This record gives sequence, C-alpha cells and structure tokens, in this order.
Amino acid sequence: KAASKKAPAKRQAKPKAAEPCEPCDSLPASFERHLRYGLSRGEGVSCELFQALAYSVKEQMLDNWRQTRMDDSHFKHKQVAYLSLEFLMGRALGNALLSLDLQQDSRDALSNYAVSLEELEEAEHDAGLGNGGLGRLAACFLDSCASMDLSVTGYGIRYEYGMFAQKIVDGYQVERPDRWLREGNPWEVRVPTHNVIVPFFGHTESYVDKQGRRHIIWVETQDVLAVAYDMPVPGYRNGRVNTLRLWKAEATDDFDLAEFNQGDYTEAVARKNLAEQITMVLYPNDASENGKELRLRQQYFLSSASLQDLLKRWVSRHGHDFTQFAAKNVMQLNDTHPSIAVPELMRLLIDEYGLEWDSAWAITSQTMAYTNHTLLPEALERWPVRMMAQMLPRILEIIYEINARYLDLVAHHWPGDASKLASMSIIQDGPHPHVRMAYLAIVASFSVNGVAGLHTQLLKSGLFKDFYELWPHKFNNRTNGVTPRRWLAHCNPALAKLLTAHLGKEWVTDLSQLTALNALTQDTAFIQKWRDVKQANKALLAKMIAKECGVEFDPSMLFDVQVKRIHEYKRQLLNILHVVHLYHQIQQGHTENMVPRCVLIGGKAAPGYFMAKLIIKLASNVAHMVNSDPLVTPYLRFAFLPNYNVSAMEKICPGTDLSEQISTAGKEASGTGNMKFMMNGALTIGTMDGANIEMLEEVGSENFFLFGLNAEQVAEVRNHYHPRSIIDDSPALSEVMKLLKSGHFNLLEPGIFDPIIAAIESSDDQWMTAADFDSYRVVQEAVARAYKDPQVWTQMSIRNTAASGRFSSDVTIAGYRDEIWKL
Ligand code: HBZ
Repeated sequence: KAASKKAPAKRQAKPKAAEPCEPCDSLPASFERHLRYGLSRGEGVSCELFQALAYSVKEQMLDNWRQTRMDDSHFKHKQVAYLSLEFLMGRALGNALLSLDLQQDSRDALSNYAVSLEELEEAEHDAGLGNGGLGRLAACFLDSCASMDLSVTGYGIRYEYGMFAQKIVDGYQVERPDRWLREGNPWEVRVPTHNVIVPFFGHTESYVDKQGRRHIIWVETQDVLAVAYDMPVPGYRNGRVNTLRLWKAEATDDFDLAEFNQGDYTEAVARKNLAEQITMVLYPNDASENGKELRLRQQYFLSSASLQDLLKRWVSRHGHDFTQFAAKNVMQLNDTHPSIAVPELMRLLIDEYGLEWDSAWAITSQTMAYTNHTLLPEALERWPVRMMAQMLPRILEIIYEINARYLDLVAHHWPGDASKLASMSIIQDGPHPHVRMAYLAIVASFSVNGVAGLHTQLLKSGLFKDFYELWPHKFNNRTNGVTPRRWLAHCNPALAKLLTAHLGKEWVTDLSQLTALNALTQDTAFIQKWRDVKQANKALLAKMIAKECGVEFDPSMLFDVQVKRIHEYKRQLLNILHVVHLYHQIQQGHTENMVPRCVLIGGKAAPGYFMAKLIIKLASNVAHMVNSDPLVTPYLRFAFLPNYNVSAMEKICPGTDLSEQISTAGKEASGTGNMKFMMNGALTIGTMDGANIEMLEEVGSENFFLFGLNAEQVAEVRNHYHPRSIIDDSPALSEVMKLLKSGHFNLLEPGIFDPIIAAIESSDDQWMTAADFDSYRVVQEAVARAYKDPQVWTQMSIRNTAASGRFSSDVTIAGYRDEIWKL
C-alpha cells in the first residue's frame, strides 16, 4: 500500500471523438439479427423475443451512450455521483421505448410474430433493487437527471437477489427469493476495465518518511474485487444516455498462500466465495436497522468502489491536482446508508493521493451532500465501534479524528456544556459505543435536506435541532417528486393521449402545463372522455386483481386503494378497521346511502416485522369474510394483492379512484405513491403528513379528503392518550372492536389477532389508530357522497391531475441542481 504512493497515473489514450460510422441497423433489422444469431434456440417464445428486442433497443442507445460518456469525461461541467444502496428501477423496456421514441419501430419489428408489444413488456422481470420509496425515488431521479441533460451517475449494488417475491399462503406472507438475473440482464454491460479493489479487515501501521511526514498504511487487508456493471439511463428524447453503475463483488486472484502451499488448493478456491456474498442479497428492511455485519460490508463496498472509480477518472484527467475537484464534483448520499463514503474519501485522498488532512477535509466537506428520509428513531443507523474497528480499522481512525476536530467546534459554540458534547458526538458513548452515521453525514456535508416541507421542519426543530443551530445554512428542503414519463406517459397511455390531444405534448417534460386542464373542467365532452379513460383503466385493473387475487372488482364501484410497504405508522390497520366497519353496517342492513366500493391493499412486510405480517394476515382474513358473503359483495369487496412492486403500481395508479395516504401525522417523511395517484387523477384521503400537505395546498381542500390529527396535535395528545375511552365514546369503533374480539375473522385460529387488538387499545400506541378512526370514517362518508355525482367527482379528478405538476421529479431535480449541486 505504501508503494501505491505512485506518480500521477499515466494519461489514458485520449478518447477519439466519435466518428460517424456506417448507419446502424434499423430496430426491426437489429431485432431479427438478435433473434437469429444472438440467442441459441430461436423458438420465438416471449422471453426470447423480449431479450432480442431489449438487446436491439440497447444497441440503438450505444452511440449516444458512448458520446455522453466522452463528453462527461472532460469534467467541463460539474458532475454528480448519486450514491444509493437502492435503485428500484422496475422494468426498462417500456420506458426506453418511450424515451427513444421507438414504440412504432418495435411494433413493426414484432409484426411477424404472434405477440403484442404489451405482452413482451410483461415478460421482463422487474429490477427490484430496492425496498420502497427511497429506492424508487433514486430511480425517478435518474430519469429526470438524464431527461434534463444533467451529468449524473448513479452508483449502486448489483444484488444477485433483489427484493423478495411475496406469496400469500393461508393469509400469511411467505418470502421467495427474487433471482431476477436468472435469464440474464440484456440491459447491463460488464466493464472489467473499471474494476477496483476494496480492502477489509487487517490493521494499520504508521511510518515516517524521509521528510519527517507521518503516514498511515492499512495492511494485511482481505481484498474484494468490485466489478462494474453499467446500465443505460436514456433521457427523454434528448440524446443523453447516463449511466447507472452497479458493483458486483468478486474474489481477487490472490489466494491464502499458506493454505495454497499446504496443498489445499480446492479449499482455498472455495473460500473465495465469501467475497461474493457481499452483493448477494438486498436487505429487505425499509424502516429499521438490523445491524448485520454484512450490511456494513455492503455499504463500505459501494462507497469505496464508487469513490475509487470517481477519483481514478479525475486523476486520469488532472493527475494529482485536486484543486478543482470540489468545484467539479458532488456526491449526493441517499440517506446515511452510503455515509461511510465520508471517511473513505478522506482515506483515499490522504493515504492514496498524499493530501494533508486539511485539504482532504476541505474537499470532502465541499462535495458531500446528505438526504434524510426518515424521522423514525429505529431507522437511524448506528454501527458498533467494535465491529468497525475489526472490519474497517483505518476508517474508524479517520472517524475518530473527524469527531475530535468537530467536537472542538461544538465546545466553542456551547462553552462548558459537556452534555452537548456527549449528545452531539459522532461516537455514542457507553458500554457498547456506536458510530452515529447521521451525525457523521451532517458534520461532513455542505447540504442536509429533508424530502417534504413538514419533514424538513421537523428535522430542524426535533431530530437535528442542535445541528440546525450550529449550521443553519446546511439545512434545506427538497420536496420529492416522481417522473411523469413512467408514472403518466408510460403507465397511462389512454390518459396521456387525451392530455396530448388537448394540451400538446410538452407536458411530458414540463408537467406544470397540466394546469391548463383547469380550463376544461366545465367542458362536458371532455369530462366524459376523462371518465371513459378512468373506466377503461379500472377495467384493466379489475382484470389484474381477478387474476392475482381471485376477487372480482366491478368497475362501476369506487376503487379505494392503499399500496405501499406494510408498516404500523402507515396505518393499513386503520383502513382495515374501516372495511370491518362497512362490513358490519351492511350486515346490519344499513345500506341506504352506501356507495359500493372495492378496497385494495398491497405491500410487503419486512420478514422480521411481526406486527406488519399480522396486519397482512388480518387483511387476508377480513377479505375472505367480506368476499364470501353474497349479502355484502354488492356493496363491498376487499382484496390483498400479493407481491406489490413497481410493475404492479403501473397498472394500479391509473385505475384508482381514491388513494389512501393515512399515516400518523409526523411519521411519513414525504410519500411518493401519493403523487403517482394524484397525477393519474385519483383523489386522496389523507392526513396532514409528508407531501400530502403540499398536495392539499396545490389542489385546494375542496378537492382533497383531509382527516385526523395534525403533527402538533399528535405530539400533544400523546401525553394523555387513552384509546379505551376513545373506543367507548365511539359507537362505530366499539362495534368494530367487538367484532374483532369475537374472533369472527379468525374462527379457526383463535386469538391470533390479540396483539393487534392490544396495540389499538394501548395508551402506548405510537400510531394512535383509535384517535383518528371517527374522523376517518366521517370523511370516508364524504368520499362516498362525492362519488355519487360522477360529474363532480370527475371534475375533482381532473383538478388533481391539473395540480400535480409540482410533484414531477423534474421540479425536484431542478431544486437539487440549482440549490445544492450548483451545476
Ligand atoms: O423514502 C421513504 C420514506 O418513508 C417516504 O416517506 C419517502 O417518500 C421516501 C423517499 O424519500 N423511506 C424509505 O423508503 N426507506 C427505506 O426504504 C429504507 C431502506 C433501508 C433502510 C432504511 C430505510 O435501511
């Protein structure tokens, strides 16, 4: 390692400007070629046809991809590395065809085969390299960056197994491995020329050089090879193709020599498998840290490989001159998961490139920016010092040094306040000291942002209050958004066509243009067309639900949908209690004013999250009772959709009337599903939480069904919360609880729902389900009344789409670009 203090790396051969080459094949010709020569069997099954089409679409991108890479290699403009442990990309084909305007060509290519383009799209496996909102946000951001012609590279992990597939067996969630790469991934390109080595374990030594300078070297490390796999990220019809670089862990060619020499060759080779475990599987927890050592390894592996890659590219242009580095590079940390990049950048600059601490720190603290996605304390990452000391000894030393210098500053700001030193220290002291990763990220970053207005406010006044006092200029809000390409143009072609017919096609890249829809809300012909589109989308959704759940949804009924990860704070339970209430009303014969509705819930529970899994079981059991009672089904149907994922959402949001965004106020950082529904003309029933607040602001309260306590009230009521008296005072909730307790929904499994009943009745119930029940129920009645008038409902639907422009991720990314990245 000491020897790696090498002279500036040799300049690579200068890349030649792309020379015009022979005209490439048309898409249909290239498709035929791939089908005939690229794949072995040529049986024309949809999986093979999909692969051939994907390969030929990728081929169409290659020139622009290369050109983009070459343009960016000069560092003429500032560049962004978006570091994230998750990229929930979903399928790529439909999106690529839209971006490259190759839909018609694809249909032409397929005209000789008895398969539709839509069927082929269905043959693609979702790239499920993420848990939920955070991972999908990264994917939407990549699309916006490419479409806005920004030089942004996504850096992530190429997990062999993505988010588990969910099966429902007897009402219970069962997890199945997601081998998404089994048939190969036609989009990726393995780029071994970009391999880097990531060190683990070992120990540090110091030496003094001839000039009297002290150096630290990290020796006897166990090295892992990081191999780059690139995925193209095409911009919307603008010729830019950005890169998502995913790292795969492989063994290096080094053997344990001792073992090898003793003749244990096979054993030595077999042991190399250990390295490959690092990128084997995505951790399926979306809101709590499990503290597993392998997870820290993943984080360091991603951070180190990505930074080495970036520095190598820099050095190949500028040698060891880093004076302009911070002016030309930004690293955006997607939550604290990649925040070990902070000490890693320090290490690389100091140990590998010979910078002094102060220059290295100046660079690091001017290039790192951190996005926080949660206020839940259980989700805040902390790593045991002992674990880090073993696995990453050099990194821990650097963290200690960062902390010492930073605590000096704290001591100056709060003279004599020892408690501040303890509470703000990056190292949490105690019998088992921990590294607080959020604090590390804040200390090193020039920007700390929340993901919606309320969330950022709460970060500043609560979780990071002291840091806000110390560095108010670091804190800023960037309300989330979703890409209108995937979440409107691609997933809702019927609505997209209607929009384009009336507004022109510019809305695809400038969603604010949708406000022009407000002028059409009195146009009865337009209202009718809007309704027809929604009805057709509902019919498509009903078809999928029939297939996946075996439940008939009738498109004339109100489609009421809640899809997202299952978590107590998201309160799927509140929704289920409302279903039970309706069920009970119907059974009591109170159907006079009832509006028939179909309720859909979908989402995955973290495998170790007992309550979340029990909530799925409750939903399944209630659904069974509801759907098997012929007196009930004319008014109410209820389904739990297994294996909710990106592709499922593409069918769900266009066919939804009512979107459920009912988290306990102050708990959902932003939400992004809420925005997808709004864009597609669903109305929202929701609390004053996350981005709901801004959606309400945009669309107006007369087009939004608001209920429940706000964040302030939640905090206040918490101190004297007595759900039992709330239940006693609410006849409706009393009936619901009575029915639950009677075992009506679990006759064959007595007592299984007791933990849920106990949670609702507990004064420690953090999620305060009982507190909001009546308010929720009453507003649901207002929903039903509104739905009775199709004209009025449709006008509200149009106004929701019209007001959704602010929630395009293009708007969010413009904010990052101008206020944080300063590109
Ligand atoms: O990030 C979500 C927030 O809950 C949601 O409100 C927000 O809209 C979205 C985008 O900002 N957070 C997550 O999705 N978090 C995770 O998936 C997660 C994954 C691994 C972890 C912790 C959290 O270790």
